[in-house]
Amino acid sequence: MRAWQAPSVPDVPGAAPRPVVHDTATGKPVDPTWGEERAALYVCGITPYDATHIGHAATYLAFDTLGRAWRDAGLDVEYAQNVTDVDDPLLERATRDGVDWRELAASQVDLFRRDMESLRILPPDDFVAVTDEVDRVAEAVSFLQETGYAYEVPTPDSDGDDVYFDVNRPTEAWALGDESRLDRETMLTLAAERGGDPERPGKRDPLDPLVWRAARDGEPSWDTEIGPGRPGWHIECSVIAGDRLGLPISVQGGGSDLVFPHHEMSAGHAAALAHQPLAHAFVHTGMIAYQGTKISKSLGNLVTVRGLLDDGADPRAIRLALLSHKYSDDWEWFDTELTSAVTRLATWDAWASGASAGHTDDAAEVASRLRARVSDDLDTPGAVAAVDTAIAGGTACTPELADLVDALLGIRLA
Ligand code: 5CA
Ligand code: ZN
Repeated sequence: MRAWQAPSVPDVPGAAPRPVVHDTATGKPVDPTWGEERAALYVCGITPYDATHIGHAATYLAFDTLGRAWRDAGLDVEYAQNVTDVDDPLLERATRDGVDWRELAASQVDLFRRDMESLRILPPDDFVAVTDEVDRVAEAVSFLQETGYAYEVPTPDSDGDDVYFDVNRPTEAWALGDESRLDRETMLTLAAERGGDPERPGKRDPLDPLVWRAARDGEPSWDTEIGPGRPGWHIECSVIAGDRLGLPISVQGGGSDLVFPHHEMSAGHAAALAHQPLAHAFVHTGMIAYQGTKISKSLGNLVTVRGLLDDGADPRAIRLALLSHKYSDDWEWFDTELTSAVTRLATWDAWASGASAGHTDDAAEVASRLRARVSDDLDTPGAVAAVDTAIAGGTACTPELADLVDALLGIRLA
């Protein structure tokens, strides 16, 4: 599927250190490329049933920053992202609003593209709709059944049977290492909250996730080698990441609400399918709240990118507001985030246009501080502070420094 227009990214002389990121699986900082010249990134994409909110924007911006840091370090970056364009929440919203689910998904994906473009987020090389990969998922499910990793559960309301993954059949590599494994109680609660069905009768283990949903009346389904139906959630990401990037990838990314069960199960599926770990590192962004609760499409406490832009916000200020927070922190959006960013951006613009005369001899030092901050687990607040400090200390902006701010932070100064 078509992604969106790529922003221009200046090439800046010199190179950044190789980025190190925090890996959720081990709890440690790692170079997820394992020293290779190629970095493969998969980031879980949207379920397109409502507008892009600033939580989504922050998550995609964090991985945009990683892509920029890798490029600045001289690596070749390959990036894939899915779109969950068939799943229960999307179908439920379409039914509620009396619209065709395909039209709802298509219109929301269009909005998402426009928002990503406005924010100058680097597009994935492969932007993949799950509805285009149904045959590949069916093939994978069939393989899991043949190899004993998946089994059918009697499904009275369908002519076929749903298929579940057996979490107790050992695979070599799961997402979360023993260091970070959750207790069973927590796993059951999270599975129930996040798309699982621990109560479903007939499963071997309540935690077993659905990999294939047999066709039901009134639900979309595809005719495949395992009969009519549609993919379960986690397996789409294992299949798309494996097909487009090859396993193991460098980074599997997404918000922290995907750590369990989504990334755990995706990694389990990948291990069962390919006998490979899904990723060298699992990188998770914090959750952004608004009015005291996590922003969520289902709760409706949305601050949308579109809403901010329609109110006249400079997209660069939205970027700067988000970059002023550490990607992995949970934090709350206040309307003052934007006003502070607007003020800061005005100072930066004035600096870049040469309004603040100063000395250029320590510009190189500022550049290396910027690079060091971004490469150190995407410390964008540190990078923002480095620019603030340079301005406060009277360092004049050079064209290279302005280019580096653009290359790493995606902000083209006036
Ligand atoms: N389609 C699945 C992933 S395969 C999905 O989770 N879609 S989503 O639309 O619900 O979320 C898209 C991305 O935004 C995910 O990475 C999710 O973790 C992240 N996200 C959702 N809400 C927030 C939030 N409040 N703050 C930060 N990131 C968020
Ligand atoms: Zn995913």
